[in-house]
Amino acid sequence: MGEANLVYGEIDEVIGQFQMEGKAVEKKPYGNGHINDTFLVVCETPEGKKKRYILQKMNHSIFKAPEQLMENVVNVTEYLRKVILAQGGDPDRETLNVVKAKNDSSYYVDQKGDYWRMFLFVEGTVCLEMVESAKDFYDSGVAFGNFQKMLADYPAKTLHETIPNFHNTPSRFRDFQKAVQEDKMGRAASAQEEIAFALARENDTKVLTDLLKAGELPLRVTHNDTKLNNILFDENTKKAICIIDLDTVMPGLSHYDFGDSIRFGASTGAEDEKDLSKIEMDLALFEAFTKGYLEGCGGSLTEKEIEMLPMGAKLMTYECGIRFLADYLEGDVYFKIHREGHNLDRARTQFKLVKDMEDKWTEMAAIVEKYKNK
Ligand code: ADP
Ligand code: GN1
Ligand code: MG
Repeated sequence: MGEANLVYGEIDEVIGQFQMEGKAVEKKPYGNGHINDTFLVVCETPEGKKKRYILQKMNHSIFKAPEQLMENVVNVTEYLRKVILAQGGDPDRETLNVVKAKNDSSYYVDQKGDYWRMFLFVEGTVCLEMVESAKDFYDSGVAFGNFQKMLADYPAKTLHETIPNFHNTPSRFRDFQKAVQEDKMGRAASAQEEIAFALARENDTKVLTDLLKAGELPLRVTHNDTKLNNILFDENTKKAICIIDLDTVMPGLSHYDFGDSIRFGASTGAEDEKDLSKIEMDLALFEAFTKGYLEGCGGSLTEKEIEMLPMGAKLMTYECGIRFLADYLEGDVYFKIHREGHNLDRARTQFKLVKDMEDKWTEMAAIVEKYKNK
């Protein structure tokens, strides 16, 4: 996908379908997402003004109903615009803004049936692939907590479920078991240790979903994909200003957002690091994010929700690990890969983090306790 499949003629045809200012003078693949094909498009007006846009080919095989997905994105971003304006913020930079197609639709379907969409490029920002300082991670915690708070009154029932059972860990576990049993590519033998690690933790998978069913945890509007490269930081102030990648905004548990951030951002190494001795869950980073997230949520989480946050971190990391491992066993059909064994490498880092969290459980619980009333 992405660069390898990029046919510039095809892109030109698509670019012309959106309501951009000026004429496209430059386009190139952009960013490090695992799901959509993302391009930067630079336009120039007759007066010589440059204007940048993000163009994305949506992943139609993962997102089965792109029309519904875009309805979510338009409604959520319009809602956020109003909240940001009411708070005196800058809605062109603090939320994604959809650039409509010439027929006023929020997406364009090309002749091959591929779905495309465009956003304003959020200027003056940087996207981080790894935490550079505890302060950045604290800021991202405040931003994700705030995101939660800004959408607290959003009518959750009106959101489409863009990927059913996205963070339903027991359902992910069943998918994983099936991938192991089928062993379509004959790869299971090369991942025995990882498979055993995952299977041994089956009992953990239902902890959060059982509490939800029992009414002990509330359903909220959540982002569900809160990794660090889904947030843009102001390049000067280094403040986290804009949350992007809204494809999976759906009803969910606060643990999904908290946990996925920790999974990616509190790791001392990259998600696909091959040298596992470099991978740990850094407690100082865990503390920075916990402090920021709880401050950002501004007292809106229940006591039980807060108590279960470490479990959110562990389960989101575990779940991502079994998703990577299942994809490795199924032949890398979901996550984009850039080398052989890429998904297995990714699964290994996740399981190393899970093990490290198990070893640091008491400390994690104490940190959450320390900030619970802040
Ligand atoms: P994926 O679902 O594939 O992760 P994203 O929507 O997260 O796709 O976009 C991929 C990357 O493109 C992001 O990590 C970010 O670097 C960049 N990006 C996306 N939208 C914008 C935007 N509006 N302004 C600036 N950069 C963006
Ligand atoms: C994908 O879209 P992106 O790259 O931000 C995935 C997440 C995983 C993540 C792992 C829709 O996120 O669920 O946690 O990769 N998104 C989807 O890096 O499956
Ligand atoms: Mg992304």
